[in-house]
Amino acid sequence: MRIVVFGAGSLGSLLGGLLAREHRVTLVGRDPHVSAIRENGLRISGAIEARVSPNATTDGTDLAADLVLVTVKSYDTAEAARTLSTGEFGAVLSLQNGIGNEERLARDLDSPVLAGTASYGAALEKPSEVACTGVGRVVLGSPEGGESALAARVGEAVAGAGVETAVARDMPRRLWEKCAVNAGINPVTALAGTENGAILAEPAWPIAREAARETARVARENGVALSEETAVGALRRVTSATRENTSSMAQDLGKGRRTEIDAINGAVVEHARREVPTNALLVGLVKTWENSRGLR
Ligand code: KPL
Repeated sequence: MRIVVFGAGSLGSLLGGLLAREHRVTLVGRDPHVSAIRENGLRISGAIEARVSPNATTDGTDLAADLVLVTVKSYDTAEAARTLSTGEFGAVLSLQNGIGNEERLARDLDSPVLAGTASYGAALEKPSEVACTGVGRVVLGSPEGGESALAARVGEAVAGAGVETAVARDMPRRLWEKCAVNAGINPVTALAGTENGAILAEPAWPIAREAARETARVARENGVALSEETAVGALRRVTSATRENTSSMAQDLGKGRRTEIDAINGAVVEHARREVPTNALLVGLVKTWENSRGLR
């Protein structure tokens, strides 16, 4: 299968590298990473060891493939959709944080769009070298939920490259559950400057828990059956499993970069029918930081 990975950051490079063991992969990313991959190939280290030679390019226009994996930051989804609309793809799979990425991609693209989550841990060590910091799973399916023959075919191709994969019929619930986890962990760890595990203790836990509870309520207001117990349970489980990790938002703040607050807590505020004070406060604080750095 020909696969394009649009967004060769840490997760995109890891998944692209794993898929390249079986498929013809093109990574779309930035220099110096792209030039280094062209020169040396891509090295995967850590929990999985591999050396592969995918194609790599900084120009994502006019590409053609059976499948494109979108792994860019959520605030780059609109631009990714515009660029990808110049190419031809059999299917598009969003593996991004937050709510609304699939809808945004579908607006500009003719190809069918699938939703997915990826729980592999990845870190770009240096150009052309990515570490697998935890073997996770890719879960994918129709963004509306239900059976999807396309999702089954894509799942088979991804699994065929040795990537842990599951095809799910309840992607809307899974996306909102992941959003609840990210809404609790990401802004709290970013603003406090801590690893994920710090939020399991007072005084951070009640803040993170309330952000997850509000997210579950908003999911239900939007027709998605996600209980507060399930959301808080997932928050506790993922936080414990990733206690040593620095969340993506904490990394963004640490590096002075824009965050995905709009697609995570911002999406909770946007979809809410009633007040969501904890999410609104977290959005306000993170955006204040972004504004002060001229990142918006
Ligand atoms: O997805 C994550 C992120 O950092 O964005 C979690 C699950 C919080 C792991 O760090």
